[in-house]
Amino acid sequence: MKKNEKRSLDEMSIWPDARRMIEKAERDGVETAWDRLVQQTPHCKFGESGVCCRNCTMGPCRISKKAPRGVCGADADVIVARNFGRFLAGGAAGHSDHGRDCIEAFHAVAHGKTDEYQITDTEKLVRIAEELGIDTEGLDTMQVAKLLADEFFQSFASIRDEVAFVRRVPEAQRERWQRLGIIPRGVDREIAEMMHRTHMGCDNDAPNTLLHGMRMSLADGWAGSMIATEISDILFGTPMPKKSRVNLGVIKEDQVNILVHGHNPIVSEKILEAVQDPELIALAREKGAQGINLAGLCCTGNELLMRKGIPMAGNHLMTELAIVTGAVELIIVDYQCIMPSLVQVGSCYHTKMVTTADKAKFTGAEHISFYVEKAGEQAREMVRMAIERYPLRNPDRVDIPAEPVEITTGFSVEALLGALGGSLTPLIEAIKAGKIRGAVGIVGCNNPKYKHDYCNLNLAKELIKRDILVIVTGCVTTAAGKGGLLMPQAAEMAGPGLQEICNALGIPPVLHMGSCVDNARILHLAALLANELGVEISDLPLAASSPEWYSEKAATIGTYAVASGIYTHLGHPPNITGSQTVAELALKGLDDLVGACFCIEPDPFKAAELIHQRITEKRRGLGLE
Ligand code: XCC
Ligand code: SF4
Repeated sequence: MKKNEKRSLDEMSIWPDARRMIEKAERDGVETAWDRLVQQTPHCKFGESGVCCRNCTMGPCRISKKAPRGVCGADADVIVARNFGRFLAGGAAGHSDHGRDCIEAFHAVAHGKTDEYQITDTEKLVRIAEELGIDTEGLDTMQVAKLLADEFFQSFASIRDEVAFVRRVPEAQRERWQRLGIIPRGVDREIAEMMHRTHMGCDNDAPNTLLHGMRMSLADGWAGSMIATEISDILFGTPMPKKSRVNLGVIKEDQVNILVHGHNPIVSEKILEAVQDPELIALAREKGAQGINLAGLCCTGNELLMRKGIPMAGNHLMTELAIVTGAVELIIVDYQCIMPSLVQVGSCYHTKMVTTADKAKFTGAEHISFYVEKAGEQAREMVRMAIERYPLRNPDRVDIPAEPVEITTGFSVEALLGALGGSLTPLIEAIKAGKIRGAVGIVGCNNPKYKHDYCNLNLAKELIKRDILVIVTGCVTTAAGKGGLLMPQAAEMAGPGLQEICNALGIPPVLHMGSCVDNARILHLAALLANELGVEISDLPLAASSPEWYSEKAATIGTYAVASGIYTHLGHPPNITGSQTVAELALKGLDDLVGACFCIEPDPFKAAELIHQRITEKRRGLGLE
């Protein structure tokens, strides 16, 4: 993209609801990510290729042909590896700190410090405790919960040789990790060690830094994220298939609209309770609204969608546009992926933002420090705030585009097993028979540099055509949902084999498995399949993809997928192209080490072909072709 060149509407997004709101934003004088992207283009080449180092004040240094080393002597390989290592650390820290917040809430429940939350899935509580070697014989629910909370905390610390859920990983693969020295020990330890290694004068060997990047990312996938998922299920219920709706049409013209945005379900679950409070509904009526409507954005949206069927207003690039409808009273956020611009967009309408996490305040937003002990009262306070704002809405500025699209959601591993009649055998048989050639998790974000959801949607479509089952999480969920792929009827768009299986089970060819931390569910499923077949995850006909990723977290997810043996496609490279060593390792070398690598391909149709080839190779390896 050249400077000062704003793309045409057609090139910005594939969706009618997005385009209509982008036009409205222009009319209303609201600046969006697309506008700011133009101001930021062209991007700094040094930054983009990863060769700018700011790790000490002898610099900053930037590497070029004329200046191949920084002041300290670090070359492009070292600088790129260090920058990428810190990038991955940001992602691992995000998911994992979310996981820690979940443990803290769970710990508070277990110790009777709050009765605002309950243990909802007792069966899962006991099952996980036993899986992690806790003897639950004769213990009551809270005793088990206390022990499990302590066990989870250990996965963050420095006194164990491995995080607890590593025991889910196939034996041969664990041995491989052992040989490479990448078994994750503790989440916090691996993240701190990455910051240490990338300090000036420590790890000055790019491959060694990358190995630690894998170890730290594995700590995210198999501990931080996995713990977040398992605890959220225990507290709020394990997702089961259910219907819901998606797109900006879920915002209702005649109701008080509240959007929840961020990642952690601890706040939003209580908001959901509060919007059902008869007193508050009566108050909303008094103010002239027909009721209170709750919808989600991004991953907090995914969490409520998976477990409670709460509709999804949109993904990352829809967050500003949701406010542009002019019909949102309040947007309640926790953390991650919340554009700071939402405060400004909101101020162009009557929309207020409430922040709830002390670690994620936004200048201009109202802050309520959320405590699990006072959760109910605080949630009601926020909902009341939304209701009070309803009369401030200017009906002339309201435009809600599009009718919502129906979706099905809730495919946890448990739900999937349920649909299969209790065991993975039918799925394995279908894979062996080639009716399902393999499975691909399409995950991650939007990025205004690329046409919104074009690659997310088309890659999914292209894969199911080839009898490849698709699993979606994060912001790809919304893309797949709006494209009609999350309904059983979408089986029509699948190849004959996948179609047959979907029809027999009554499931869509694209399964929604949750939020970004729920990529841990995909890891778990992959491990179960590998264990069942007595192979490593890297032997399975699986792949992952993040076509339109933007975040540090997405890079960490991609890295733990690869380190776990899952071939991973990205629509565009991370900022590593300034080092041939690092780029070659990522795109090829890792294959020999961990049995998988990255591939980069912006075109969804070509990407589908690459993924298909890889799946075919894996099938051949298993003697299935
Ligand atoms: Fe964020 Fe999870 Fe990306 Fe969406 S997909 S933009 S990370 S909300 Ni994880
Ligand atoms: Fe420059 Fe080395 Fe300092 Fe980085 S660590 S800023 S390359 S002197």
